[in-house]
Amino acid sequence: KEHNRSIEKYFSSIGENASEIGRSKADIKKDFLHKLFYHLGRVPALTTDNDLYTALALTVRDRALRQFVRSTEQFAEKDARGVAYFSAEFLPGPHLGNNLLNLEIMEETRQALAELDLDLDHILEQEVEPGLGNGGLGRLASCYMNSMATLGIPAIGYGIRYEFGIFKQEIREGWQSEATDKWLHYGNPWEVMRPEISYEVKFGGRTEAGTSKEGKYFVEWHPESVIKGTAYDTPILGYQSNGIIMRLWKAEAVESFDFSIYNMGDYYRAVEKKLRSENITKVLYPNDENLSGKELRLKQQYFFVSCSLQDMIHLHLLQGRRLNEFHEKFSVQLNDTHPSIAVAELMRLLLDEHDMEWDDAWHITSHTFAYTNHTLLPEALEKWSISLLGRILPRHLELIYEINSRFLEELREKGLNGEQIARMSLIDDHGEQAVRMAHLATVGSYKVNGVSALHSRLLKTQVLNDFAKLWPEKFTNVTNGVAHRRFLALSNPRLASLITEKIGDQWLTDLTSFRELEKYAGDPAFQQQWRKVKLENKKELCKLLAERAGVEVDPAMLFDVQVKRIHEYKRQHLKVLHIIDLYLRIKDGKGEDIAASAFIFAGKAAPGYFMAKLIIRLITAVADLINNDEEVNRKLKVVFLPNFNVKQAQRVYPAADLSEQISMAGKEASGTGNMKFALNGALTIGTLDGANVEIMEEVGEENFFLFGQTTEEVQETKRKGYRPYEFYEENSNIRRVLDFLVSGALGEGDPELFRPLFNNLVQQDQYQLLKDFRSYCEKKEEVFKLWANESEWDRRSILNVARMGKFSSDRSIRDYCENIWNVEPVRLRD
Ligand code: T68
Repeated sequence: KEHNRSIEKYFSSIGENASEIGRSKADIKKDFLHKLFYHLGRVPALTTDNDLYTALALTVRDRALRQFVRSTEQFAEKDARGVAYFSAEFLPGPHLGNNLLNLEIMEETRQALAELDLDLDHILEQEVEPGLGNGGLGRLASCYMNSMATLGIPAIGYGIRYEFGIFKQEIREGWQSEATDKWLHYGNPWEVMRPEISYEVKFGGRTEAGTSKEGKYFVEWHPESVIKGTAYDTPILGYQSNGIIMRLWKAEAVESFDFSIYNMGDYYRAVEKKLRSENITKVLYPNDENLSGKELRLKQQYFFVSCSLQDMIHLHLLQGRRLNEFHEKFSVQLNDTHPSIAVAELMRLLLDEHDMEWDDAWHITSHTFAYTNHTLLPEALEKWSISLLGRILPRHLELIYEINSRFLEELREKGLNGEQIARMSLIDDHGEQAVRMAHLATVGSYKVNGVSALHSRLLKTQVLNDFAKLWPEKFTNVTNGVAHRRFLALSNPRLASLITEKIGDQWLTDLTSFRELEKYAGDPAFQQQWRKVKLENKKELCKLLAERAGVEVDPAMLFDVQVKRIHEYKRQHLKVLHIIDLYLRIKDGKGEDIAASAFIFAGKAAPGYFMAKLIIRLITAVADLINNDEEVNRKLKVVFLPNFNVKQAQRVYPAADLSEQISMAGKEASGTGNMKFALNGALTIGTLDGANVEIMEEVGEENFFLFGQTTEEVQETKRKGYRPYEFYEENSNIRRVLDFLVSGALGEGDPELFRPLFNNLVQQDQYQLLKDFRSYCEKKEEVFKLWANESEWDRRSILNVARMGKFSSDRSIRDYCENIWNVEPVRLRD
């Protein structure tokens, strides 16, 4: 106790008098050198760039941890209700720059380093980002962490510490090839390992029911194996304020060695067992749709969910609270169905480990979870076969059966018919029996939300219609948002300063204040400054394009950009077909009206997704053809920028003139790249899909290039029997472009190379590219026309930025707090 008190005294004085971890240039410089010499033990002559980066990261980490410790104390003091964000993926991006921004020590640090003849930007470049996610869903989780910290929400993010994140994409002879992402190779200065925070997780085996002496029914689970999860904490800062923790679990063997075994053979077997345990958190599945049937994926999901719930219960009891108030203290947000086995796991913990009765346990469970759906694609809705679940998680399968039978009974009592009941059952009986995880998540949660207005409406009227009719008040919408501090203040410093000069810097914590920019939209002097910023950003991107893709681009060109995972529904090939159309027009000598354009693409394809990989091959083939054709390459350039990740994204968005958001209506749940582009002054060409609808609503239809069918029209086209071949036959432009694909002019002169794409488009065209093609091309003509009118383009660009206030993730988090979590901010006093 005495000892603790003196520690407490020390803690409360840390940083107060700016001596230990102060913010001045001198403090930072002193600390940085201290880390370099004493932490890394470096002789000055042998110091590497990575040493400099690590020393600076550790300097900043101390300051970040202080914010976290302070916030945690205050959350505890207030006994505040909190949020646990469960996500199998996080994509935080590089930490260093963001933390400097959030701590407001960017300039001091820059100067401190300059005094040592070091360049901050060069050091920032060294960071290898944690690629612990596939795309939008993982990045959203990280945007939300930043906003929860900024707003002072008592929160923790729980996930998996994958040893290998999303693969590194390389382009070899035009094709994607995948290399292992060794992000931990040089160590990770941001995390704190917590060996004392670890939990055991069981797998396999069988269950045994019994009755206790008191006559109570119980079930014991005799697992086949047990694995230990250890916590690794990374502080995530908010702007000017709190720090929260992202707690990622790493799998280990329960005992690394069995020392009772002296025999050599068994000794190796014991080590092998350890290796097998560590497999669970080895690698992220690089599929941004569901990969059902993969045993290891199910184990990953259960592993992190079980560790996290055990951790929460432990914390809850440690604070002297009772378990039956668990749901009053915590809300758990399920980021898609990936953590949805949590519903069964919390039931198991309450029933089997804490002796609770079913009704009490169910009350707590179904008032704890809230579920966010991120997709309507039927093939992406997670299902786990009964046989796999029964083998890996036998107790959970029993619990799911029990939850289901009680649920179906409730439906029968309500008078639902057999067909409705079969549709809503947690168990899918078509083909191999499987558990529908979206149904489990919906039944086990007190709120269900989609990620844009359109998506939430479709969720209610289509995918989860039966559930929405049963529990209308359970369904809600929270439109996604983005961390505007990372995606504007940090990554586009030129635009950020221009805006701050004009309207002050309150936008950093209130993006709606961008409205004040509207009145300058028509001001020629401001437009000129605006244009200059964009041009400088484009020059920077040109360097990257030359370096990484070997293509020289003229920064005066219209930068027309599509960056996102490669997917047929996202229709990167629609943009490619249009580029081919332009190419053929120029070849015919009819290209006068075409604006000089650089068509930039980036994005990863799932390694097993043949069509997506073929689309990448198509882009690189078209790039080769066009960039090397003297007749065309002053007018058009095509670039595929390899290995799109957060770091690259931060260089791409600030340089874009035109943002391509061209998915088939009804397929993109929200999109968040669309928001990042518009926030950085790009105009959008897009369909009425996902959050595009709301972006257009905000910026005004006249400032948005809308094309294509609506969701209803798409469905009508399908209902009437869509025959893409008719477009091929009747539209000579389409025919010319498609024939070109299989003419041998592309790729290695092999006309068969793109045959699968050709066939797919003329025979199925599941995403109705051909149907939307004409409307897309016509809109592009408008784009070209507007591009010729510089000041009008700039005016619309300024208006787009001015009206992006809604799309800050701060707003999304406020929505979650009000409509779902019922959590209030705790402001950090500092
Ligand atoms: C995306 N989903 C949506 N999924 O496609 C996008 N899935 O519209 C939305 O803006 C974003 O989520 C945020 O809400 C994904 O990114 C995945 O990455 C994924 C990963 C594994 C399994 C399934």
